This record gives sequence, structure tokens and C-alpha cells, in this order.
Amino acid sequence: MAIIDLRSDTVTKPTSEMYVAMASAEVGDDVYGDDPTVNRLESLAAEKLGKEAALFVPSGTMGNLIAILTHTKPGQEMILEEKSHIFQYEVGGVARVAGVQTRPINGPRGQMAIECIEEAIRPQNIHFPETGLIAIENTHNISGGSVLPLEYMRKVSELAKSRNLPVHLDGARVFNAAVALGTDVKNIAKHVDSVMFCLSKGLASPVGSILVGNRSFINKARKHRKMLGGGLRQAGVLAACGIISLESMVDRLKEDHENARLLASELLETGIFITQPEAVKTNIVNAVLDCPSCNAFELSEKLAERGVLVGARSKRHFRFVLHKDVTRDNVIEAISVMNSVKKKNCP
Ligand code: TLP
Repeated sequence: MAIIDLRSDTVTKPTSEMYVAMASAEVGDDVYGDDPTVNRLESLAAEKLGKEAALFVPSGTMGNLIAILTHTKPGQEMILEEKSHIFQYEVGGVARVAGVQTRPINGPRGQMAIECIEEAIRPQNIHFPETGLIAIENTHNISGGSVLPLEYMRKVSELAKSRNLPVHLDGARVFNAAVALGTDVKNIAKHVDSVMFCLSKGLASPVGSILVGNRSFINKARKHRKMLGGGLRQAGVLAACGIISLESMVDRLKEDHENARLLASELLETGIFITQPEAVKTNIVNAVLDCPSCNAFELSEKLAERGVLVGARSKRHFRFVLHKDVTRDNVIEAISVMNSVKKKNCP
């Protein structure tokens, strides 16, 4: 049975070009700085994002944590959106490992109101923790891959500069944001001090993320990576895939965005899902189950039996993620499977 996996873009398999590149990658010990392929990937990533330097890290979670460790001191507070990946899905590493207190703020579609950020920045007071960092997420995962507009990012940056605070971007899917905005990714990165982005999601590498920033930030970050156990040795076999991700997997992201819009409107047609096709800007579709006799967990099990893997987030909420291993035909096939597992009494 062919599987159509809509659970996440983390499930993408390496391309055949990646397998070839892995087999012939020139490698060395990257903890000594001796891996030429990792060095090439880091230079390429820094150049693409328009920053001085880059660091290859094993995962997005580690990249965000390293950024937080590097920007802040224990006991400080960071401002972040309350549905952000760092706050919701990173096992509280901020508190446990970085010793940083979080100050979550609600932000529809990932956008915390600028006035709310401003109000959350701590004034001098003997009782208060010090604000050490502002973090934003683009695209915003839980909000359905929504995109932060460049003007919004400029305002966050302006406020942060005026208060002498760094801004970190969780840009796990920043290339999806750039494609959706029709802009060079540099125009997003220029508004923040550091960006973490993932090679292992829509860009199809098997493993790895990148942290970029200025040279002194990346030098400190390298030490934090070592502390967390993320210093890899002959990592060139992985970095070889990352180079292909950056050089040839970005332009095709627009296909995933088109397929996501198609999926959102077709889901609506089934009569059992509520989606907002016009709000789908990138590769993630959030859907609410609109059927009194269905439960998202049960439905996802039935779909899995028929080869369609989906992510049920609660009894009524689904997330579907499009990526290079799901074609337009697969989207149509998935919809027909959904129609076939509908119960007789479904709408
Ligand atoms: N997101 C994963 C899960 O952890 C939820 C997914 O399937 O979407 N930032 C953002 C915005 C992310 O979406 C993710 C992964 C990460 C960071 C962490 O990346 P990894 O999985 O490489 O640690």
C-alpha cells in the first residue's frame, strides 16, 4: 500500500541526489573545524541568510536552545508568542537548561501586538527579572504556517533595537515564508539578530538545522552546541544533503503551498472539515472536524489503515502538512480516501 504521509514535512525522504552526495562527501572532524563539507554548508547558509556566520546543529530544537543560551543569562526573561514552538513543543528546555523564564504573549497568526511586546519589556525595578530576548516564529506552525509580514518584523526589530534587546527568529520554515512573501530570505533575516532554520523539513535533508548570526554570536553558540552534546564528528555526510537543500530544494516549496491550498478547499468540500483555504499561505493546513459523530483520533486511525497518515491534535483538530513526497495526485487520492471513510450519518 502506498503511504500518503501528511503528518509533517519532517517525514521527507532524502532525494536521490542527496544519497549520491552522502556517499561521496569529503569529511573531517567537525569539532576540530576540519570537515570541509560542513564548512561549505555553513558558509553557504550564512551567505544565503545575509549573516556573518552559521553553525550546523543536529535539530531545530537544539538550534533554538543554543540561540537562547547564547543571547541570554540565567534568571533573565524572554518574550515569545504563547503558541510558539519554543514555548509549546521544546520540553521546557528554556527553563530547564537555559534557566530563562518565559513571558508568553498571545499573538493571532503568530503576531504579538507591538504594544503588548513593549508592555512586556521589564522596566528597572528591584523585584523584576531582566528581559533578555524577544523570539518570533516565521512561519508560525500552530497558526497553520502563517507568515509574519516584513513590515511587522521591521517593527519588532525597531522596538527591540530601541530597548537594546536581541531578537531571535525560529525560522524552522523561513524559506516557506520567503517563497510565500515572494522575497529573498535575506529580507526576513535582516530584521533579527539570529535565525534558526531547518534543513530537515520541507528542504528534505534527513537531519540538521542551521543557526545564523554575527561572528561573535556564532563563536559563542559553537561552545554551547558542544556543551549540549551537539558537536558532531564526520558530519559532512549530513552537510552534503544540506547543501543540496539550499541549492535546489527552495524553489519547489511553492508546489507544496499550491497543494496545501488545494487540500484545504477539498477538505471543505467533504463536508466534515472546516478549513480556511484563503488563509493557507504556506504548506500547513489546520482543519476542524465538523461532524458530531466523528472523533479526530478515531478518524486518523481509519485513514491510517487506508494508507493516509494525518496528525490529530485533539478530538476535533487536525494538522496536515504538505511536502515534496506528497504530489497533487496524492492530495486528490487522500481526499477520496477521506470521503470513503466517512460514516453514513456524517454530513
Ligand atoms: N516541528 C515539528 C514538531 O516538533 C511539532 C513539526 O512536525 O512541525 N520550530 C518550529 C516552528 C518547528 O515546527 C519545529 C519542529 C522545530 C522548531 C524543531 O525542529 P526539530 O524537530 O528539528 O527539533
